[in-house]
Amino acid sequence: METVSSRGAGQPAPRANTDTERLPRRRDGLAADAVQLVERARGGDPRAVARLVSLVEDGSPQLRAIMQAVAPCAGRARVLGLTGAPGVGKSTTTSALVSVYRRQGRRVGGLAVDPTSPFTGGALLGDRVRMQDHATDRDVFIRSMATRGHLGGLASATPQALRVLDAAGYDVIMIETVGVGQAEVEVASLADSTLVIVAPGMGDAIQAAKAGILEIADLFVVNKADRDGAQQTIRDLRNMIAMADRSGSDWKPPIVATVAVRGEAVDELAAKLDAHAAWLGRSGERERRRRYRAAREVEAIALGALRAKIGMLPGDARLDKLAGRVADGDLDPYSAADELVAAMKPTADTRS
Ligand SMILES: Nc1nc2c(ncn2[C@@H]2O[C@H](COP(=O)(O)OP(=O)(O)O)[C@@H](O)[C@H]2O)c(=O)[nH]1
Ligand SMILES: [Mg+2]
Repeated sequence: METVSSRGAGQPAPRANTDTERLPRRRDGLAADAVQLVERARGGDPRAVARLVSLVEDGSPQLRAIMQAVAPCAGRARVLGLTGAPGVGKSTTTSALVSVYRRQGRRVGGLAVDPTSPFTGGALLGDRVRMQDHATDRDVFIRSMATRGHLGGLASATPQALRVLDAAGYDVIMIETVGVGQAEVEVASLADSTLVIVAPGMGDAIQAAKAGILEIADLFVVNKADRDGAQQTIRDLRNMIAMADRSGSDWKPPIVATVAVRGEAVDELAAKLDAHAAWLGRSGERERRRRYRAAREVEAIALGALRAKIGMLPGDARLDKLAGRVADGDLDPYSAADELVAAMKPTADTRS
């Protein structure tokens, strides 16, 4: 990933990290732990990878040290985003693609990001079943993401988890998101290649258009092609692609009809993804997308830090008090905002 090198030409190199120089003793210990964990993860230890992803989810105080240790090793993985309505077959497609990539000798990481299903819900159990083929494969790491306590929420936890898997040496990383809202669309847009998956007879194509995921699709999958109505769905999709404004790009998203449960046309899907990867390289789009991803990541961390500074975190009553006065007509909103900004703490913990 481009975080290390993403500053534009002509801009000054970043100052030496004074934070590391003045690390208090406890932080020193945390930093050493983090470096050790990252080393173990890079050595192929799946438990170390799992631990790192948990620390990301928790918004651990070690996050800063982890990200520092991870940064120089990341930037090699190919990131695939799979999005679509619940039940269209995202997990099944992920599992089928994992099989294809494993046959090619690639190590694969997968993150399922589903804000609509609770962490311990049935969806995850179902996913376990769908991922069973890979359960004992040390070179496959699959994880459902939750964001307990992460200040930046999914918006910054996901790219950070991705960065961890990237540094740990997974060649392909797949992110599965439910395409239901803006947040998920944003997560999907973190990928190098985004697959929008629909299934016949679910009105998914229409939903996809509504949620704005049509614009971010690099490739469409009509899964459950064994079901009635698959041809109609393909036609609907073709019409929608024809109408969409793609003037900014010379990549025309292909449609692949799959039966993911039987692995049908999944090799073809992988081939189309290879073609997209080649196009990304040729067009310079990969570089642009990775910079975009790094920018969103930095932005999410900075916004989390700002929120902490102006008292917008749980347990901080400053915003609440001011809001009460604004609601009562006691203070105008601009003056209230000025007060918040003026009272910003000089230092804040930017841990997530
Ligand atoms: N008939 C049929 N069922 C499928 C196909 N792919 C997945 N399914 C089933 O659809 C259900 C939902 O699949 P899942 O991968 O969990 O969907 P997700 O919610 O999008 O991740 C499961 O019962 C799968 O077995 C397919 O190609 N054909
Ligand atoms: Mg799923």
